[in-house]
Amino acid sequence: MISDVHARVEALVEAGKDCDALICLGDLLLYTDYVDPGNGIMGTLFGAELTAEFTRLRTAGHFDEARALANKKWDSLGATKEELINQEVAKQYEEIFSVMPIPSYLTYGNVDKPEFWKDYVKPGMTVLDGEVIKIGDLKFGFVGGGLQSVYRTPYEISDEEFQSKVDALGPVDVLCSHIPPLIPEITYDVVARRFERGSQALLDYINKYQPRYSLFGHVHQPLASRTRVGVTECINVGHFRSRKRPFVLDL
Ligand SMILES: [Mn+2]
Repeated sequence: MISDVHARVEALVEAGKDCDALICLGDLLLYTDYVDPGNGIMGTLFGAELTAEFTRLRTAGHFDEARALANKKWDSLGATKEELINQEVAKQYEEIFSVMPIPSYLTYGNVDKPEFWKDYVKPGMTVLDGEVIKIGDLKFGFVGGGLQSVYRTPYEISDEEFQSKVDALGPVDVLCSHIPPLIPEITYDVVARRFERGSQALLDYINKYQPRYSLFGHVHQPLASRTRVGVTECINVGHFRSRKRPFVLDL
């Protein structure tokens, strides 16, 4: 089980070894690398220096200034922002899906572009979103994507749309989502020093159905990586880009 791959391609090859199936909870793309700003889509298109400045402004909450800085650069690049980004997105997905272990079960993160996936998903890779699948004797339910935020990441949906995907599941043994249920200690990022968006719909689902596990990613450096709601173990499977190892769910 992995999440938040953010283009950590080398480690992905290893992640699928010695397991029955790999489950991936999304965020395959790397837009901005906070550790090394020369990496990722922004680093490639903007260069390290400008990306670092852009990131600094956003981290400080100066979204309008960051956007203005970016727009100036986009105007100088000769193609539309969308064309340039989509070229880089395609390159990253090509590389990531070419080494994605098989069999794998995947859902989208907020840092994904779902419309691209059909071109890269290979036989043995199953994409699920608002859907349930049986793996072994257990039912796994998947809910992908993120909720709307000031960061305007690529795949953010409304609370209503998210709720309808959760409602479509019915009872499962293992609830798999990109974002966590809305519980303070698992949604707070101690490095970014902010709350990421968690889902009330997921929390309500857990209270109602009490699955054995609620597994998710999204919060890269959480205050707590696990908690419990009734009998449900809620676990952040870890930021694969930095951890480079999967979370092992031994059933
Ligand atoms: Mn992420």
